[in-house]
This record gives sequence, structure tokens and C-alpha cells, in this order.
Amino acid sequence: MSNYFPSISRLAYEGPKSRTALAFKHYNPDEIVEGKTMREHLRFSIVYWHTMCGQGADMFGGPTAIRPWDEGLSGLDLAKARVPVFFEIAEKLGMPFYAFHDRDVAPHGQTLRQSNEYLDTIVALLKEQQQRTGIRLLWGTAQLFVHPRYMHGAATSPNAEVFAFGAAQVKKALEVTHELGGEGYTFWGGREGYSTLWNTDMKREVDHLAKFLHMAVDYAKEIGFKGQFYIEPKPKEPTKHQYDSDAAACLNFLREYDLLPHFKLNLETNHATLAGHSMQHEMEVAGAAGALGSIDANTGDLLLGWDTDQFPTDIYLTTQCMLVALKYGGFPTGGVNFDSKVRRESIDPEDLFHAHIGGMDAFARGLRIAAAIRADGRLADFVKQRYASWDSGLGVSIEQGRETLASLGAFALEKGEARANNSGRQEFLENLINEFI
Ligand code: XLS
Ligand code: NI
Ligand code: NI
Repeated sequence: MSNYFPSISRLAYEGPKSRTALAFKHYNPDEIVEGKTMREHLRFSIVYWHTMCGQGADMFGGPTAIRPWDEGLSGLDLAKARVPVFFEIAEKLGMPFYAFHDRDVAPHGQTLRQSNEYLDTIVALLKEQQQRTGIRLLWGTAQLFVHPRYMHGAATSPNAEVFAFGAAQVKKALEVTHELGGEGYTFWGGREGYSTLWNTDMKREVDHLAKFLHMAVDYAKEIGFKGQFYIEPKPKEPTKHQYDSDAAACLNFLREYDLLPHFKLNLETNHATLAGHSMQHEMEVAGAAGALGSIDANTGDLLLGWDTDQFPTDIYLTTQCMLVALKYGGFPTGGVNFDSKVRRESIDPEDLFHAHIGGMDAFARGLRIAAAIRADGRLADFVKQRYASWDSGLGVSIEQGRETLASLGAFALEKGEARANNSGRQEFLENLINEFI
């Protein structure tokens, strides 16, 4: 076990009155909420890419945070050195899960064969650490967007051999995810979209994407991988338009290509806002379709509008997320995965702890508040009451398909005018929510 943080031990829950920075004020893993522990509801997960590979570079400047465990190392040596540190951080935070891309745990080799060998070396170390700590793999994925060969996309590349290389990478990533007992596998369409329609055969590209995903489903069956597949919507960045642009677009695509039985959605807050939606909206769309799988917990900066992947600290946001999650049965295979990174100016390794503690506490509060709102019942009663006209008489008759345009035409002529509308009471409901926050 590494010991890069000798002054930090396994974080404790100290309660809301605590003034200890490196402790949980709200996340109390064993506390029971709606019949399950907080740990079971939230299924927190830490990501390898931002936590270990993020060094603060952006398009205007280089790295600001070279970690002490990275210093002087490169290639496979660097990759090896990072594994125990990652697990030290995850363990001290009490993270039950983690997630990674093939190429953030291990480097690109000169050839695909060498890349696969590097990956195998690191996977052996990940496995050891999983066994030592009991931390499990929430999902694995293949990074199909950094290498220059994926400049036009992977599954949607106009170059069939690039498609083949993407497929080869997914094959290997599925094997290692399976080997590590991963509970899921995610597809985020990094560059699966276009920069200009002048050079793009959209129909053909989307057909290819579906073919690619079907191949993954088939291969999973072949190797006995039973984890849940996810598709992660995002409308743009780095492309101008990404095909998996939002929850509704993904559901439509999955349905059109007979993939819906095999996939659920992994929704990310910052992607929702890039798509012009709230996270609550995206979760509601997925939940209603029975496809709410997992969430990438983060938040954007509304003044910047980029995918800034900040740690979520807004209690309204986490309350909304957990209200929808509880409504649709939570995250049985997925979890609350912190696809979040510390700011470029937050250069101390310790900031990684403050960041995750903030996110975990914010979600714990969201969970507790959501459960309290549900137990109180006034919000749900209001919504139920708002639709009361559908629970008897004419409403039931329409819902059950017993009415036609002709019968409703006759009804309306007879009636003269519809029953008066009731107030939507938005402000009353906003105040009600604030009673709990
Ligand atoms: C990028 C995505 C990515 C996925 C995994 O914006 O969020 O990190 O979660 O490939
Ligand atoms: Ni993500
Ligand atoms: Ni993102």
C-alpha cells in the first residue's frame, strides 16, 4: 500500500457540526434512508482519468500540478506508480467503486499489441488493489478520442480501418472489464459526431455506430460478461455535434437499432447543461423509459458554458438528482460516479480529498432531503392531485382508449366549455422544496 497521504487516514463521518475539513459532515455510509444504507443508495465511484491523469493543462496553458508520485516517471513506469496511489485515495475516501478508460490506466504503445501488453500489466495491479481494498469496478471503457487516428471518430469514422481499430480496443477493454469483475461498460461517443455536414454521410455513420455497439453486445455474450452497458449522452465538445446528444436522442437511437434491451443511460450533469437541459430533465427522460442507469456526477460553470467537470456542491442539484433516482428505483448497477476534476489552480494533492468530500457530502444531503420530501408527501400529492381529472370518468376513458375524436367532439359540443383550470402553484412548490433544503 502506498502512503502519499500520511496525515490523512480513512475519513470519518463526524456530523454536520464538525469543523474538521477532512471528514464527512453528511455522508454517513451506514445510515439507513428509505430502507437502505446511504452507501447502497449512492454507490459512489471515483474516476481514474481526472484523479490520476489530470494535471491542470488546458488549451491555453500546460500542467500546473505535477503530482509527487508522477515526478521523473513516464510511460509504463508512471502508469505503475499511479495505481497504488489511486487506491490509497479511493480507500481513504471510502469509495466503494471506481471507473477507468483503457488508456488512462496504461499508456499507448507503439503498436496495438504493445498497448494491450501495457494494459495487461496494469490490469494485474488493479486486480491486486481491488482484492486488497474490496473496491469494485463500476464500469470500464475504451478511450477512442485521444489518439490521432480517431480524428474523424472511431465507430463513425469514414475510414473503415479506424473502425476496426476502435473495435479492437473495445474488445480488449471488454475483456479487462470482465476480468476485473466490472459491473458495467460505458460508451461515450468522444468524437462520434461531425464538425461539418459538408463532408459527412450522417445516415451511414449512425448505422456504423449501431453496428459497433451490436458487436460489443455480441462479444460480451461470447465472453460471458454480464455487466450493464451504458451510453453516455453529450451534445458537443470536442465535436460540433455528437450523435448521442441527449437522453432523448440516445433513446431514439437505441430503439431504432434494437439496442434498447442492452443499454441504459449514463447521464452527466455537465453534458445535460451543454444540451440545454437540466440534469433533472435528463434523468426524468431516462427514468420514464426504464433506462436510468448511472450518473456522472459533476457540474458546469453556467458562466463559462464548457464541459468544466467541476465537483457538484449545489444542494438543489443533488436533491433533484436523488428525487428522480429514488422515484425510479435508484442505481442498481450504476452509481454516483465523480467524473469531476479539481480546478487548474487547486494544485495540492490534498485538494483531491476536499473535492470528493464536497461531492459526497452534497449527494448525501441530496439523498436525505429527497427522502424527507418523499416522506412528507405534499409534493407528490400535489402532482397526483393536478392530474385527478385523469383518474375518473372521461380521463380514464381516454387513457383506456375508449374515446375517439368523434366521441370527444360530441362531448365538447355538449359540454360548452371545459372545467376551469387549477393553478400550477410553481412558487408555492418552490417554497415547499426550500422548507427541506
Ligand atoms: C467526457 C466524458 C467522459 C466519459 C467517459 O466528457 O464525460 O469522461 O465519462 O469516456
Ligand atoms: Ni462522463
Ligand atoms: Ni464530461
